[in-house]
Amino acid sequence: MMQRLSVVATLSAVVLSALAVTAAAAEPRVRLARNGAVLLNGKPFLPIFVWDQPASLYEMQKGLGMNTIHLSMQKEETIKGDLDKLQSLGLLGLPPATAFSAEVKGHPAALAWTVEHEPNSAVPGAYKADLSADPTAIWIEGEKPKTNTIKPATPWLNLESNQLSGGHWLTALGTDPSGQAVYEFEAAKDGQYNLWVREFAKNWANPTRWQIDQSPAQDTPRSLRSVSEGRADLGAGRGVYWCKYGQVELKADKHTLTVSVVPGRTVGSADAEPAKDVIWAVDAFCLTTANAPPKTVVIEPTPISPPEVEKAAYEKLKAADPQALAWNILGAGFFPPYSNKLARHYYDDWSKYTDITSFDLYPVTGWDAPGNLPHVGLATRKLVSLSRPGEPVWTIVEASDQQLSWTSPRTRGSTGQEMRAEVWSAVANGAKGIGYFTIAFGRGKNFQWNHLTEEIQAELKRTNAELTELAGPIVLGDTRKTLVVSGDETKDQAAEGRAIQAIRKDYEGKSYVIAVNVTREAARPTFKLDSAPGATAALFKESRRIDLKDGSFSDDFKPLDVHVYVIVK
Ligand SMILES: [Ca+2]
Repeated sequence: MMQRLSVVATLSAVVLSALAVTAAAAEPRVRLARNGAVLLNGKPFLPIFVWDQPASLYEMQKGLGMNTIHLSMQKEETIKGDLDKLQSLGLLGLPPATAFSAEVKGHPAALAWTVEHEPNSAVPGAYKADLSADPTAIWIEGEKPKTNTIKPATPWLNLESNQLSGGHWLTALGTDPSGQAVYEFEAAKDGQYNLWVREFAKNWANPTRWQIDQSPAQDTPRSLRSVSEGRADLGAGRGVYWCKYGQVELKADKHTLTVSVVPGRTVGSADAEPAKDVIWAVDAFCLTTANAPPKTVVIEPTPISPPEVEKAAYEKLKAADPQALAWNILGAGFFPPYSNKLARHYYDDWSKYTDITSFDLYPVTGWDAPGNLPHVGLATRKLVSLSRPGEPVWTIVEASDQQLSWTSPRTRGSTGQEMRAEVWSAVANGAKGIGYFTIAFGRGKNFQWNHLTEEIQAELKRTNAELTELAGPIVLGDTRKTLVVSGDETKDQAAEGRAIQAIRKDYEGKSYVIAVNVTREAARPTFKLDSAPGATAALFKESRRIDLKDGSFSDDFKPLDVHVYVIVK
């Protein structure tokens, strides 16, 4: 039975390659195979690309083993020139779909056209209070006083946000606590009302002096704390929270509420020396007979760029050239540790309107979290699970110390060993293309296209040469036969408890097992192959052979080690 199956497989391969040859003349130079492999002139091609480089650096990148260059969204006027130069160097390009024109239609150096770039950042649903618990609740917007002499804050605090009721708040910031705001409101019935205030976290802000009608004014105590219900992050260290100021007796009538800033900011503790500066902001007041602040109406987050944007770019591209390939780049928000809780249907739509999808995740230099290195492979696995059958996933990894403005200055770039593990763990989870990010932003001062250590450059040359040599099995290898990895349990939670990320690719009569130890500890896993094509595993680029016993073998992995086993008769 096993024998017959392998004969059938071999015959199919012959028929397939014959078809590829006869159809070649009518086919576009670049197309996707049914499993998502890029075929270049009918041959398997593994895109190895570098993010956004100027034409003057194409040749240098080719020297590092890149075969493709991503072209910036900002350089549309030179797209034909860029593609011509790539063609002359034997490279391919990934230009923006917005730069597509009749002039570059069918250009032999165009691999695919970018239809979307990180659309999946999430905009949280707008803040909305649920007042249904108390039909007599009185809602007063902080930013809508009848009269006001409090000086507003600078834009750091005096901001617009959909996490604020009505989009705004009343602010004070600086050194001057003078001024007051007066609000008018009407109570529908007599009663004891609680005064809840949604404001800048009280334990960091100035106390508030408040007064209903002509009753005595009261200052909020320094020990007053916010509650968690309805809190929202406004970014850059700003947050909005509910606080209970006190209780008031109201008649069914018209009233006034007068507020002012009390000098001496609380700075985190009632016992701390009060600060001289002023930080104070009020989003809304709620007078309610209920004993809790209003609940928040949960509204789903939405993407910063909805799928309709990609759909329009995709349809325009396909209308101009049905054979042109579309690709998109997603942020890592689809992967639970970075999840921004966008609903699945957005990803289904982004997948629908592209031929190729990709993502970037930089645990070392982007998140200052080298321990999260296993996430690159696990996120690749997740995106493969979200993609359509036949839609390839390309993974973009970190090569440079990016010197981002928002990371600690201590943050480093990946080492050559870390970058190598990221690349091969992406492949071991199904990536059919690898991109590199090589830019440094110099923390806003010193931009560099390529901030690459000598160690990284050497590793790029080695890894890219190996990827190129294994392009056939990586992009066209059949993954349907079973590979079971055991004995690799680890306490490393970033690795989800498994040290080894591995894939089996059957290609041209051989089984390739690509395996990476994504942890910082040694491991000795066992690999078991169902119907292995032979009893010996030769290690790619190593002078070792391991005999299989009943389709199984074990091997030693040092931290972040990569091994590729070629099993042949
Ligand atoms: Ca407001």
